[in-house]
Amino acid sequence: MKCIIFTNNSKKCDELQAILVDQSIHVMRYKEVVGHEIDVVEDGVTFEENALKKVRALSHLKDDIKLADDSGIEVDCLDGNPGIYSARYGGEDLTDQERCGYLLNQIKDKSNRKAQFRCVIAMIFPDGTEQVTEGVVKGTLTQDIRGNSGFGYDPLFIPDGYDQTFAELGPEIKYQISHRGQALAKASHHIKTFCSTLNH
Ligand code: ITT
Repeated sequence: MKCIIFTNNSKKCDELQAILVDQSIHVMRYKEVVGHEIDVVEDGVTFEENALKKVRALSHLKDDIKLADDSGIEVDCLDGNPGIYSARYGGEDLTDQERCGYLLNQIKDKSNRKAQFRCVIAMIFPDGTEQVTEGVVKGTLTQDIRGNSGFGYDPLFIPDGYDQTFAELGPEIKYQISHRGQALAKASHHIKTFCSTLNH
């Protein structure tokens, strides 16, 4: 069984592939399958709506499992923002480092540094069934940018129970505890269930 991942974010794609590698499933990037980039306007008002929009852009690929995620960071002292707007927060063309700097500036006077990453995964199975799963990881935002691994807001985020950011902790620990890791663990349960129905 093939699982085709919809994302235009190459770092996110690497993460999804790495986390799914344990499954006996052949994971492919959608661009390798359709041969070109697909632009999806993420104008939903929830992570779920956006994840479903993305995965439905692949619904014409009938024989395979299709998977997309929508994710972001929710900052308590910003009333849960940037949330679904995380990828564009501070401006479309900022680098990850500039975006982290922008967020730090927005909360520079705030004592409550609590935040959470949220990830919603949407899947479409070859029989047309849709499934949605979610993962959340809670943590605290640093005062400065720390670490080089990962992407996005990883250098600012210290998950609860640790004293380093995701960008310092590195991929193995991040995959085990992250929002994306949790949502994918639930997603892989649905994948296994679907595959077992094929064997009967
Ligand atoms: P696709 O829509 O093509 O998948 P994207 O980067 O636009 O790629 P999202 O719309 O889901 O993805 O936006 C997620 C943004 O939230 C992402 O660009 C980061 O800024 C942030 N984010 C999500 N997960 C993250 C993670 O694991 N670590 C750090 N930042 C993350």
